[in-house]
Amino acid sequence: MAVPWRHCWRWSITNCTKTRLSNYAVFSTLSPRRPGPIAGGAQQEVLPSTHPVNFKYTFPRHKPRQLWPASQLRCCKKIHSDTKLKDPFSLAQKDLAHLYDDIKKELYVSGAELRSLCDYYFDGKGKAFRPMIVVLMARALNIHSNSKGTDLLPGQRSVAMIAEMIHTASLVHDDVIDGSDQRRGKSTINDMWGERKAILAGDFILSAASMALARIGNTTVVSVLSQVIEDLVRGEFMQMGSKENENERFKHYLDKTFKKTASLIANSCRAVSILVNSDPEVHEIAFQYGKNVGIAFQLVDDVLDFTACAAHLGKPSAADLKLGLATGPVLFACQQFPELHSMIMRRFSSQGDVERAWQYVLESDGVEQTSYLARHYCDEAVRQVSRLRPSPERDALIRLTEMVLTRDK
Ligand code: GRG
Repeated sequence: MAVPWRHCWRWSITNCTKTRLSNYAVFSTLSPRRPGPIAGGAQQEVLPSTHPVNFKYTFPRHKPRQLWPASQLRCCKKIHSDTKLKDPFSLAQKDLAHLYDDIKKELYVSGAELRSLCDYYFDGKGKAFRPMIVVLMARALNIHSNSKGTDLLPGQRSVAMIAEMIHTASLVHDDVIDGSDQRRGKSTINDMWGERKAILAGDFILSAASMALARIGNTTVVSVLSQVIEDLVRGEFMQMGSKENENERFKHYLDKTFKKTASLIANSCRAVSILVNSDPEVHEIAFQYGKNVGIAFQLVDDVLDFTACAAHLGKPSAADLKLGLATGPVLFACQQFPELHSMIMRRFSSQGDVERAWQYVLESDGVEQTSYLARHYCDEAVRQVSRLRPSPERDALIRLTEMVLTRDK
């Protein structure tokens, strides 16, 4: 199959304008814009969100044929133009050095077989993206909150570890649900040990995470991180259903994306804020940063399913279509190619659906639109975190948004 050059390698969109986004009419109404930063501790009201994701989504009547001039798409090796911003990985490194050893201690169990299953994914091959955000956010908040020391509090370090454990438990269960045999370039637990043992291993990791959570000794933090588990399950259920109406379908997709991916990051950021200060406004900034970065991360994941090669991803590409899932690129493509509607409704189950849907997506600007939407969320994440007092960690969180957009696996 001939694939346009821009789908062969990582690329990014530059010079995005707000006008272009509003032309496409995707508006987040969750975070009303308020002028002025609160950096330095100045008080400013932040409207609490009544719902984690609240979108007015309207498809354009006359969609522009080409939203992205070729000059704005380019093969990308650029990470960030502002070299002053700290590298998030090196800044978080000192806090994450013992992450996997600490997790393995939590998972210590005498039976050799159960231990091998539980330790299997804590081999340092994951990106540790979630704990990295948590420790950077914690340090940025400690500086913002003028706490006596800027070092991580023990509870904050535990939240980073628990976030990775909940994430991994959900991956183990997700692979069973999806019947996946590859993850991070190796066989999945269900492929190696079978589904029943994989489910039990996921349960065991989740229970160890729950015990570590209880030891933090803060009931609000327990409740915030328990919400994540509810969201993960609800998100997975939402993914199993779909909507006939296109607008409802897009809202359903974004709501599912928040629950399945962003809630863990958002609520972990909120938890480390609760541990260092008592200002709900600051908790909301932390939550909003995590929510927006988390949604952007998943949108990019959905793009990579169409644009990255399988070997690089460590799992098969077009995996979502094969699972019957219509993600951002397909939903956008359906605007240009209404033929996709019936395929979406039957979850690409008829002979040739996956191949035809794949072709439609590549011929459409669904990939570009989804990437652009991801940028929109990253912009909002930057706007939120910029309200904190300046610090190297805050700047690393800003830089991280650019890395989310340009990642290739
Ligand atoms: C709470 C145990 C439990 C289950 C809840 C199965 C399920 C119900 C939820 C699934 C949630 C899930 C697996 C979401 C996937 C999110 C996602 C984009 C994962 C990929 O994350 P990366 O790229 O992976 O950070 P690495 O491998 O780098 O960690």
